[in-house]
Amino acid sequence: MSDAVTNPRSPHAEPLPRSRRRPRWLWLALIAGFMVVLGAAGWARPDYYTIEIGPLSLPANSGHGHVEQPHPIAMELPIDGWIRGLRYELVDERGIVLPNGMLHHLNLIVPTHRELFSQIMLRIGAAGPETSPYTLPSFLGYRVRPGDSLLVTAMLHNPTPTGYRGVQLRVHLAMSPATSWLRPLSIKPLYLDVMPPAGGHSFDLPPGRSSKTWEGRPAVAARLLAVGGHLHEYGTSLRLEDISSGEVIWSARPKLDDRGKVVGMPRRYFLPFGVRLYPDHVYRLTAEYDNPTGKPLAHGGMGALGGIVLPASGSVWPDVARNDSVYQHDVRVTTGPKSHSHSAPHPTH
Ligand SMILES: [Cu+2]
Repeated sequence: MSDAVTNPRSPHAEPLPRSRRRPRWLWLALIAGFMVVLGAAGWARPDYYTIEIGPLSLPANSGHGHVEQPHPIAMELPIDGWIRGLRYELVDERGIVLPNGMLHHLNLIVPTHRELFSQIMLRIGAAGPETSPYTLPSFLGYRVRPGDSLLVTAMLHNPTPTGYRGVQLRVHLAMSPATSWLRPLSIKPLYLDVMPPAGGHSFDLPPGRSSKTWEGRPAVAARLLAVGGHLHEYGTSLRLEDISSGEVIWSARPKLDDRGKVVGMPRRYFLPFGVRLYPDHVYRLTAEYDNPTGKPLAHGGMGALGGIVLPASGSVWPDVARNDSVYQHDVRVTTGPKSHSHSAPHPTH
C-alpha cells in the first residue's frame, strides 16, 4: 500500500487550471473537518427508509437451493435525499430478530444508471451475513429523487436446526433529507469483480495457490474515496492496482476467526482527497486464494470490491446503454429465473 497514491498532487494531476482545482479540494477538506466536529456532537444522524421483503418460509437446515427465494423487487423510491448507509435485520412472524447468518446476500441496484467500470447496472448497496451496518460520513451521499427506480434482490438460506415462517427481511437505508442545509457531496458507489461484470461471480477454486484478475478502465475521471471487499473461504488477499502507473491502490487481507475462517474484509477510507482514477489508465483487481483441501472447489472462489467514488467536477456519467449486450446480460441474470442460483451477482461486504 503506497501513500503516494493518496497524494492529491500526484504527477498524474489533471491539467485543470489551479483556480478551478484548489478551491474545490480546500473546500472539501474544510467541510470534512467541520463535519467530523459536528458528527462527534451527534449532529446529522440519518433517518431510515425501510424496505420489507417477505413473508418467507425458511425450513430448518435448508440451503439456498431449498428455500423459496424472494423474487427481485422493482420499486420506485418515494424519497428525496441522499442515501448514506445500509443495515438490515431478519425477523420472524412474532417480530423476533433472527440470526443474520440466514441472509445469503442482498443487493440494491439502480437499473437506470451504469457502473463506472462497465455497462452493468449500478450497484448501490450490498450485504451478506458478515456485513456490519455502515453509514457514510454525513458529507457524502448518493442522491435519490422520488420516482427513481431501485431493484432489490436477496437470497436466504437457513443453516440452523430451527425452521421459521413469516420471515421478513427489513432493509434500512440511512438517509439525509434533501432539505438538509448542508448538501452532501454526490458520490457514486463502485463495484468491481474479478469475474466479468455481467454473469456469475463465483468461480471454481483449484487446489493450492491461485489468483483471478479482471482489468478495466473507468468511463470518467473520479476520485476513489472508500473501498471494501468480499472474498470466500481460503481467500488470502484482494488487491486493486493502477497498472498504467504501477501503483497498488489498495491491498487487503481478509479478517479471520480463531479457526482461520474468512469473516470479513477491512474497509478503508481515502479521505479527504481520495485516489484519482483516470479514464486512460487500466486498473486491475486481483483475488488470491490458497485452497488447502487438495481438491477443486466448485464455485468456491469470489473476489469483489465495493467502494465509493466522487466523479470529477464537470464530468458526465454515461447513460446506460440498453442495447449493450453486457447490460442486457446483467439484467437477465439479475432479474431472470436464474437469478436465484449461487452464480447470481453476489455481495461486496
Ligand atoms: Cu461470495
